[in-house]
Parts: sequence; C-alpha cells; structure tokens
Amino acid sequence: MDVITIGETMVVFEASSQGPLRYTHTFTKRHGGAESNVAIGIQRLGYSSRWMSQVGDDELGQYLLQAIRGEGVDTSYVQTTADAPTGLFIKEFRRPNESSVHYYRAGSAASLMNSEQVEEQLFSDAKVLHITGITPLISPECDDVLTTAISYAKKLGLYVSFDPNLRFKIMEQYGEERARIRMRELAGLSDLFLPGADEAEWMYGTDQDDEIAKLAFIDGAKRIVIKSGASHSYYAEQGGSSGYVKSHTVNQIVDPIGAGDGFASGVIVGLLEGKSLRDAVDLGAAVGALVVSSPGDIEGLPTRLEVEAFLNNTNSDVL
Ligand code: KDG
Repeated sequence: MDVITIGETMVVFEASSQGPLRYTHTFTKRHGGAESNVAIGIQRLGYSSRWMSQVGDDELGQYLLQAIRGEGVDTSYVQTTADAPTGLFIKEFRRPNESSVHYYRAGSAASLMNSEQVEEQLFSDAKVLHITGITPLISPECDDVLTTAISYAKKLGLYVSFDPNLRFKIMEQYGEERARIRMRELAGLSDLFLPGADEAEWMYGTDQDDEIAKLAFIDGAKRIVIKSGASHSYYAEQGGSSGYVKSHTVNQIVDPIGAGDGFASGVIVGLLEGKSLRDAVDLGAAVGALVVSSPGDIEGLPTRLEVEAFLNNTNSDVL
C-alpha cells in the first residue's frame, strides 16, 4: 500500500443550472472529500491507496463506498454506522464556473468516527499518510482520530503529508485561534506541508514565502509547498533547496474545486518515485491543472499517460 488517507467524504448534489438554488430543479450526483479525492488521484497515477472513514448505513453511504471502491481505492477499513446519516453538500453556481457549497454534514456518520476505530494495522503496510485540516474541525472525536493516525504514522515510519484545506464554514465551533494553533501543530508534524498561499498567510501572519517556510520549519515541518493557484508554487525543504515552479495553463477552467487534491496526489507520487521536490511540484501542478478542466473533484484526475502527454505539450518551467 502506498498511501493512506483518512477523512470525511460527502455526496455532492451539483446544480445542473446556474442561479439560486431555489430555482434549481435538477442536480448531478457526485462525491467529494479532499482525502478520498487524493486517494483516487494516487490510484489514477498508478499507485495504491487506502481511504479510511465512516459512512451512514444508508443508500448514500453505499453509493460512496461503491464509487470510491470502483476507482480502485481500498475501502476495507471504512466503517458503517446506523447512528447518523452520510453527510452531503450542495454545489450552487451563482456565476459561471464559480461555485459555492452548502454543507449538510453536522452530526454526519463521519463526524462520529473515533480514535478506537483507527487500528495500527491500517498503517502497517503503507508508505505515506495524507491528512487535511478539515478533519479536526468536524468533531472533537475526529480531531482525536488525526492525533492517533499521526502517532501510528510516526511509530511506523510513514511519510506524513498535510494539506490544511481550511474550511471556515465549519470552524466556528472549534474557534479560529485554536484552529490556527492546531493547523500549525499539524504542519509541524508533517514531512510535506501543502498550504495554499491564503492559508499560509492566515496561519503565519505573513505573505512572504521564505518567512512562512522559516516559521513552518521552526514548528517542525520538513518540506513546504505554497500554492498560488494558476500562477506558481513556492517550494522549500529544511536545510535544502527552494524555488518557484510555474503553474500550467489550461484552455478552460470548468471547476476549480479539487485542484488542490490533484496537486497533492501529483506531488506525493513524484516523491514516491524519488523525484526532487521541484520536479514533484511540477507533476502536482500538472495534475491540478488537469482537474480544473473538468466538472467535479475527481473526473479530471489524469492517468500517468495523460499527465505525461500534458507535460510534454505545456510550459513547464521554473520562474
Ligand atoms: O477539496 C475538495 C473538497 O474539499 C470538497 O470536495 C469537499 O472535503 C470537502 C470539504 O470538506 O469541503
């Protein structure tokens, strides 16, 4: 097993037309969850992945399991509970290609996960643990799930990758200041820290990439990649190289959600292949660019051949 991810995945009902939801009559059913998106991205690129979570004992839970298992991801550790329903969210398009999400996830099946469900066995055959900052905000029990997962990962020598994926809509109960401290703590425990530029600024109070890297390294992070969307990414490793990688351009941005997850899968695969951080970031940037060209979080995730073809035809360069 190459990569294990843990976190909530929800069913997504995506509006089929533009405008306020009250005037929307048809929806496309998809699924979305940062961690399962990464697991699928890894799988598409030719590596193995396992996703751990909890779904409700309901049709939507069965749909998630079927769909994610159908992508080749190992779902054998996903639990099912009759105590709460599978979470969902609705994607609304007020303007073309600009979506907003409405969550129906409070008290969801995944929010009831607890650390006792996180067994050592889950990690014993894996190389990388990928987590996000969404999980601690879901419930105190989910926050503990991350703590347990990280301690097994450290004990068993897994490489820990962390994307803060800040979700302000579910941060209220946790509290902003406490969330900032927790995100920095998780970044400090990671071997690979993948914040967006806005997230990094929120966490460290500066927009200077090298300052952010310095602070993250003091906290304990080993490598950092700061993503500036369609423009570029900054990368740095503790005591090693740093620099900028240009983003790849695509003709049409259809749906930007999920690009960060694609980016993470590309970087992780690059590192699994022994690429330099710079080259792994370039692979991640290509995967992220391909994701935004399709609707949905996972539909545009490329196979290895597709990403190679894209890289051979596109501008890949250092700034
Ligand atoms: O990265 C995309 C995901 O974040 C989204 O599909 C759903 O995991 C999700 C969330 O919590 O918003």
